[in-house]
Amino acid sequence: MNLKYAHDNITTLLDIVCCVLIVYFAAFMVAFIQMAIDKQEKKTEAHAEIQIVVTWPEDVNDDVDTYVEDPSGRLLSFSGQDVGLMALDRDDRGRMTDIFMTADGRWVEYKGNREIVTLRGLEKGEYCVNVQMFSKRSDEDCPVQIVIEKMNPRVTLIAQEMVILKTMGDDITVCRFTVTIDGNITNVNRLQKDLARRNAQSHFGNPYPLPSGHDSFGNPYPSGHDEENPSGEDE
Ligand SMILES: [Ca+2]
Ligand SMILES: [Ca+2]
Repeated sequence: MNLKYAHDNITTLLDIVCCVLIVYFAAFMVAFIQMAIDKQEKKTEAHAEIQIVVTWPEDVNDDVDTYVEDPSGRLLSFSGQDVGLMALDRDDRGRMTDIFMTADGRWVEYKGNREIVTLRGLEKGEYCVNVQMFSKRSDEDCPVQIVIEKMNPRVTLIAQEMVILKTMGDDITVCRFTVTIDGNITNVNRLQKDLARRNAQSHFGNPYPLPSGHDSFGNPYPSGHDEENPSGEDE
């Protein structure tokens, strides 16, 4: 009888010990996961306030380019990948930059068509995001997805768009948004603005002559604007 009583006590004690261990283990895992999340959030906070991800199908050999203009008029592109507080991770040129030779002489292809822009700080005013078909090699239309997210204090979606680029030179404004003095995002719209032409003019001369009635940014002049006398003053 005493032996059975002792056995029951030991079993109960083991059950309690197991429960305590399970509780401690669960608490440890929760703390570990939270630490990992905090670490990731701090890492995100340190590297990007806004992230812009542009992707197109990995089997399409087209070169799509991303352009971002900041409120001060600085223009980020493949020809200026680190501008102000903006950075482009790489100029993805379709398959051209996906195939490389390893040290042992083997050719390897890493399929993927993606460009990522990060804004590591925010400037008050309007940002403009364009995508352009820089080099068209495939016969099919190219669907391009653009996701723009504000990363802090938590990840929030600013815009998610899908546009179709059909021919070389197609240049589409996929999003404009305004950063307020408090760091909030307002006035999200798709009013078109020609950024690729401006970039080409500033870096390569004037390969794409501006149509009459447009300023150097590619924006149409308001009605009544006199290009010969833009100030409107009497001469
Ligand atoms: Ca590109
Ligand atoms: Ca690629």
